[in-house]
Amino acid sequence: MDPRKLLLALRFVGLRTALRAVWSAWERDRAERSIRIPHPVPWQPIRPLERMDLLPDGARFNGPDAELEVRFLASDVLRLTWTPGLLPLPYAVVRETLEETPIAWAPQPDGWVLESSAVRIAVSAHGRLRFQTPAGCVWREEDPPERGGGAWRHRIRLRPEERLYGLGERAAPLNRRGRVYRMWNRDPGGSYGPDADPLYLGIPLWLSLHSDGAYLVFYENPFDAIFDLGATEPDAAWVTFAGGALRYYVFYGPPARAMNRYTELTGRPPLPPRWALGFHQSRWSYMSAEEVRAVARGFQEHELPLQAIHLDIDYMDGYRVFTVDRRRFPDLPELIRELEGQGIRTVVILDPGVKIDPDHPVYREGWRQGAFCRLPDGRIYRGLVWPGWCAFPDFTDPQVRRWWGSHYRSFVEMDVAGFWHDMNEPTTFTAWGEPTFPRTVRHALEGRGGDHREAHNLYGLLMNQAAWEALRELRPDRRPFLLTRSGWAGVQRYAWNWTGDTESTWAMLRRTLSVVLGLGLSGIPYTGPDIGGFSGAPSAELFIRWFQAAAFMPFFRSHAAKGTPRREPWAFGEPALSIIREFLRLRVRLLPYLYTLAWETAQTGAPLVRPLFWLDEKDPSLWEIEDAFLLGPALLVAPVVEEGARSRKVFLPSGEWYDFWSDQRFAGPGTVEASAPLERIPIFVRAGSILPMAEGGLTLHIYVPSTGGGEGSLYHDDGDGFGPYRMARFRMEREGNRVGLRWVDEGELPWPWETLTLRFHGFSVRRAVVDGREIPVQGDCFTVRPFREVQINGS
Ligand code: MIG
Repeated sequence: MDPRKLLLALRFVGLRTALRAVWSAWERDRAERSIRIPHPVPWQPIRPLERMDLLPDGARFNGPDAELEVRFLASDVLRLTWTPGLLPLPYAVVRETLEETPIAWAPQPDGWVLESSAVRIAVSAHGRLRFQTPAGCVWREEDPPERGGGAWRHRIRLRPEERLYGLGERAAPLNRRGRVYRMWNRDPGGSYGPDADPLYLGIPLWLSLHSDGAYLVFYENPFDAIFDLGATEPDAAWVTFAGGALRYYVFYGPPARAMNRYTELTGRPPLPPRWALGFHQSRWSYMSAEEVRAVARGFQEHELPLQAIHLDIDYMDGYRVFTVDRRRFPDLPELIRELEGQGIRTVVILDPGVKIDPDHPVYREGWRQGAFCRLPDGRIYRGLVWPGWCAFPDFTDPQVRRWWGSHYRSFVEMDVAGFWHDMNEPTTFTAWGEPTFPRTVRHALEGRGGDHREAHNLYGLLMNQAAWEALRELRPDRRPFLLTRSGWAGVQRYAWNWTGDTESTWAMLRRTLSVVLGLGLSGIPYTGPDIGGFSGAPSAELFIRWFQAAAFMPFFRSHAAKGTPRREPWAFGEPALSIIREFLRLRVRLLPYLYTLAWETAQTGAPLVRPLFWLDEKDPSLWEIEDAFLLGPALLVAPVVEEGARSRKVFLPSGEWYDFWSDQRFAGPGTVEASAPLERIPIFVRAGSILPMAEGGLTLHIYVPSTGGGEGSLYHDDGDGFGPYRMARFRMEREGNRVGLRWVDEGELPWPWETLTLRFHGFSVRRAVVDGREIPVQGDCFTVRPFREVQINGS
């Protein structure tokens, strides 16, 4: 182990735990010795496929070594399964098929062709697959797969210009091409910087863009895998799975459409409670109720909006999960009530490890119920975490999920608003080797049985499923809020994510943008970093810049490691405090917009934070931009990620853009040098946007294009629960010096605002006619009652 890491680990865990970590690594190695971890076997090409049997929505192809099943789940979605190999349990997917799809087939000189209205796939007898448009344009091409022991691998040809994105949480550049990635969820230990791999939450999926189109591929296989995306061979990707069938889904179409389909298959991220989109304050740890009160008071005294406080592991009694330390938190329910009175929600951390302690009721119960993971010889597996030796619930067992979920009750009764799931990669402290369970650990896997090689990457996903299902039952009228460090495909159905233990460096702030963008393109729209980084002591400037960037990310939380200097917004004095206050207020103003985006992602899976190519995936000049991002359809955010910088270059895609701060108008495409004094980062608004903001009442900011139209919408409901909603869609059209604005509503909730303010940007208003009646106007802004149509004259 690298001595620096060891020192850091010692600082966090202490000498006793460090010594035990040696013991724990030794136990793991011993446990693993009892199975044959297959020695690398030479790869064997499969012998040719000999026959085809047609299915209603696809076909089966058989050869002496392998079977390939191809099914059209929709005209633009294919599922391919190469066996032999264990089929995946349907943990990631929520649908078996998407829509009925008529297909045609035809024999070919060297194989077969199957075709829907959108996709043609040519299957050669050798097992080469060519994905095409019906017109014959190839957009993905695979060489025949190979078998090695129980493993599968295959090779996908890459175009010279092709870019690849996704793979879940990766500290890599936005375009993942040119590197090797491992799919094996892992706590990098201590903290991580750019390029660390793997991290806590891998998703075996990529989005490809090239000059003949775009597609997304998702490998439904939880085994340890290697994705070599053009590192070994520049013009090929090699994908290798250590076990299981080689099953994957291919979604044809531009990013928005592919994500829509992917989240139709694996589940959409549900609408969160609105408070979760506000600011969260955290630290490892607030050590007592008094300290929490002081933090809340600080926010009040400094006039800083705050929606949630997080309690890290020290609120527990000796780190025993589902307990509370009564010395530090003598009356947690009372504290929670007090905070709630100030509009602050409480979120508590939970780790999956259960302290092996006969006096700990959760351990006793779990033991009695057989809830814990076992070694092949039947003994309960023990691993080291904060409480010392722990047993681990087997979340792959539905009964265990229910049992675990039942323990959320006492916290729900105290009105704990959300739960923060840490260490669920799963992570254990080991002095060397993989910081997780031995691969021999047994898992129920829904009764089918299996070991940790299959269950490892699923562990976090299923912990969240357990909690989600429990919360839906315990608190049926509230939306669950879960925050998780680990997960797998489908985890977006249950939880938000944060990007874990990052270094407090400029390099990592910069890289954080790619991490967040990459997660969004992997189906995980709700994520964000620890502001300032986790492990270090950011300078005031780094903290400010990090704060400004995070203010535009879905999960907006300040958090820091034990032993680091304080980071509450006032810790850095002025001008930091005032700047932070401005961005906290801006976030509050943006909430109607963010909440509308949240509603949109619940319908379509579109991430809130998007790469610039979301605007036009056919424009290669947008493919590599990773120092700026879009927040929804309206905003382009260009964080400052360099120390000392007081301006930066921003590439504006084609179209017209408004500087958010000055209203100056720019025409893209092109690069501008945008000013970025410490109190600002460049933000641009796309002309044609209608941005709803909370400014006292509701204001619609209307960014008028010099010609043509635009639109915007506003989603509104109670902020929690499952009651009625209201969706307002606005459409504007400009013709010369006239702007028309139309409003169409949907939903049952009565419109909640008596009036609203219309503020025009890039257009000065002279005359306004609201539903046929002229009203007096002054300047660029006027207030109206709800309307159907407004006609404005001006210039
Ligand atoms: O081994 O709970 O990523 O956010 O503060 C460290 C203590 C355990 C890791 C989490 C971090 C949290 C910390 N946890």
